[in-house]
Amino acid sequence: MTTESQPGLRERAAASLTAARARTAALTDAVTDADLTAQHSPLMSPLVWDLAHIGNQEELWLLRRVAGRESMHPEIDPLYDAFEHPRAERPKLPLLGPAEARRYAAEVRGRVFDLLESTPLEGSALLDDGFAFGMIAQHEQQHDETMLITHQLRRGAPVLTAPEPDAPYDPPAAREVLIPAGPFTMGTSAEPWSLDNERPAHERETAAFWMDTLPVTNAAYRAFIADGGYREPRWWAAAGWEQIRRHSIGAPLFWHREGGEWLRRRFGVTEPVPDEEPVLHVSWYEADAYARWAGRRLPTEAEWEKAARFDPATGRSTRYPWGDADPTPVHANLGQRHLRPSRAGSYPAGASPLGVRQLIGDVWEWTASDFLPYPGFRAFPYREYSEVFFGPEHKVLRGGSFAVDPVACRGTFRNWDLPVRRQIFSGFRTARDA
Ligand code: AVJ
Ligand code: FE
Repeated sequence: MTTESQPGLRERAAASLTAARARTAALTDAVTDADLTAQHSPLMSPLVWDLAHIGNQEELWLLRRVAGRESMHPEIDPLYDAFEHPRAERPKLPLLGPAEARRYAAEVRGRVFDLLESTPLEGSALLDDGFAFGMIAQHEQQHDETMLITHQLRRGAPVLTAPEPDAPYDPPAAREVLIPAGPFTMGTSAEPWSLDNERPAHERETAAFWMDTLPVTNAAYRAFIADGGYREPRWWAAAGWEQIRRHSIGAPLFWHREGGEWLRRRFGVTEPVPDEEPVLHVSWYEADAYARWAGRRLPTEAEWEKAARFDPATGRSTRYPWGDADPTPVHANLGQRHLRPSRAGSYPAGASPLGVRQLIGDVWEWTASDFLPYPGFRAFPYREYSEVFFGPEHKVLRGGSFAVDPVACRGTFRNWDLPVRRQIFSGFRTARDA
């Protein structure tokens, strides 16, 4: 598509960048400079690293690669290359301080807005449809989710607030939904800001299967704990069993037991674990063990996407479960509007054509699948976004969490992580063969 045929593309790119920066500012202005430079967990970067890395990636892709400019500060570029320094080592680097990092990111953004005014949004793969601008808005939002994870790991008094979920609530009658056998279109070749691993669209076949209508709740997960699920090796993959033994894991991350009651810490507040909320902060191994205990299994990635996008009336795959329209607050819990998932049974308007609910937003959903390229995959614009992570060591998560912005969330969007990870906003639902 040409720029002329897409009125508002420039405005959409600008608005997406601005929304991302407002969220970055809120997450980084909420804490002291000491909290910005501290490492709250060896799993995470100091927040001030994310802040300057956001600016540095924006400079790299928009000012250097698109506009052909020289590096603004060549000496700092290696500090913010995620592949040069693992997260655990980042606090020891001579990083920009909070004020310098803010100034740098703001200076890059000013130049990017000048560029966005003048550059044609066509003529190269990076420019077509404003892709590079959309990619950078998604990159910043992904780091905003990462920074929200750091906030969750941070000890101390709460600094973030958000209204409680107020979504329409209408629990479905059926526990599970039958997804028919047959082919469907997986992935996309049309979505203009889709990332390389979502492409291209291709046909996939699945057998018939039953999919949970809703994500697994805390109440259901507690039944697994109460039944001795964490003490029963037969439910666990070998490496998962080893992890829970070695680290004495007996519940989701951030849960603890007090006087016979399960409590959890959430952004600095300790509260009873809410029964009806989707379970959060579980590893792939925990999800997999629960599913086996329940006599079920995790859905494959293809099954998840078919349940989310396949419309049997048309044979088409839609952009989102509810259709092709962009998400609104009646469809899904996205964008950090709330600091928690909504109750399972919320968002009836977000149901897929087959009737599966809450696939988008609330919690990332672990799937059974390894993170692998689709047939015809081409790394774009850099191998280090997806390609270097393909293989059996990473498992795919789908659907996005309450902490994912709509710009970085679609029925085709793929996330991935190591199966031991549980600080992420991860939950799951289960499936079974029909
Ligand atoms: C897609 C969330 C796994 O955070 O490691 C950010 C996104 N890539 N900067 C990550 C990403 C480069 C990525 N995940
Ligand atoms: Fe990054």
